[in-house]
Amino acid sequence: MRHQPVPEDKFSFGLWTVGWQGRDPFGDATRPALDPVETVHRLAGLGAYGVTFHDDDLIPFGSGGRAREAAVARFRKALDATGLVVPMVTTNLFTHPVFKDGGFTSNDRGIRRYALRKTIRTLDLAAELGARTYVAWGGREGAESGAAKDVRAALDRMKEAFDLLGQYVVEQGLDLRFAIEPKPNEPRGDILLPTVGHALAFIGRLERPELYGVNPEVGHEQMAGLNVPHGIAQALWSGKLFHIDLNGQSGLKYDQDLRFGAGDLRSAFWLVDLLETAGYGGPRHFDFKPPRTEDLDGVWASAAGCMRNYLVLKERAAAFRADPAVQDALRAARLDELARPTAEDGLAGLLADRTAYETFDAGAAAARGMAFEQLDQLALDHLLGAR
Ligand code: XLS
Ligand code: MN
Ligand code: MN
Repeated sequence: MRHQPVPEDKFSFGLWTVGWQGRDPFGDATRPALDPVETVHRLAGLGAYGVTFHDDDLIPFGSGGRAREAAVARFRKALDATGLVVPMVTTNLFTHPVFKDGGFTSNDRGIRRYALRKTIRTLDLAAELGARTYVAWGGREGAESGAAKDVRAALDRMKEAFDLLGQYVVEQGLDLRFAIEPKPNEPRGDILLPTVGHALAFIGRLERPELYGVNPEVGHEQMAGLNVPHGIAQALWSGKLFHIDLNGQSGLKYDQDLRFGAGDLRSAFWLVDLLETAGYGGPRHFDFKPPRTEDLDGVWASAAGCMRNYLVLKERAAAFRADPAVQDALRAARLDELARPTAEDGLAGLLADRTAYETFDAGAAAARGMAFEQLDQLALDHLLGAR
């Protein structure tokens, strides 16, 4: 099978990912800044189809009209030259000190209004560049201490912000949908909307829920100790997987942003299996950070590795699904029964069915094994290339 990425694979990267200079809380930058134009050319050369960015990744914070136009114009020229598209755009509401207590939920009302205006400018830019998805990661929407944040009031403000942004998109006729990105912590001690489940529940309270979905990130769910494929499956089941941030993470620690396939490989296998079998049609977006040990050659090797690992896992997952022994094992594990409604005879049928309760042999049913271990070993064999 093919391990070389092509645009049809829909792989995309953020400017801030390969462009990360390696600055962390304990150390300075280890790499030079990357020109967004060079990034576009390099990503296209590697076989990616899309590039994404925060407003400030492309247009330095505070740039006025002329500088802004010039930055967009030369970026657009690189897009036209390479055929790379911009599927998603987002706003940086976390780097500048003004956002130290958040953007949409800062206790300071003036800062909240500023954050909304900065975001609205980015919505215009997103539409101008043809993006269909706007990601909203509320990195600084949170707290380190109890009384500092009235969470119910902050959620009111968060709802107000998203409703206003939705109104703007509808009134301006922009072809954009919002994808909320959950994260449990970092840089705040605790962040609002910490998991996919919290975000899905929040979306149900918005004025135009159809405009909003989620952008789960692999590592963020794992930082909360959660099963990533399960969370993504629930987002898909809800019709809300608008976008996805793929990367790697090793357990409950800081946000590692390893390349996709590093960290929890079994979880990555099941995630690719899910995305490919559920018919997810959106971008496969890598939000990773090439470790600060790497020079620029290492950066591009790391980016290429994300795509290669996705394609290899896609091949392994397809081989797993196609294996007749796996199909037998799936039946033995009664997956076909799970897909069948529990009471197609309705409540009346269930109540009238004596075999469902009165004569049901719970002991015999309990004695029967589920045959999950044979099934999982087949999966592991395929993942390891042993079948
Ligand atoms: C940080 C987030 C961020 C978003 C975009 O942890 O992953 O990079 O994806 O703002
Ligand atoms: Mn992350
Ligand atoms: Mn992300």
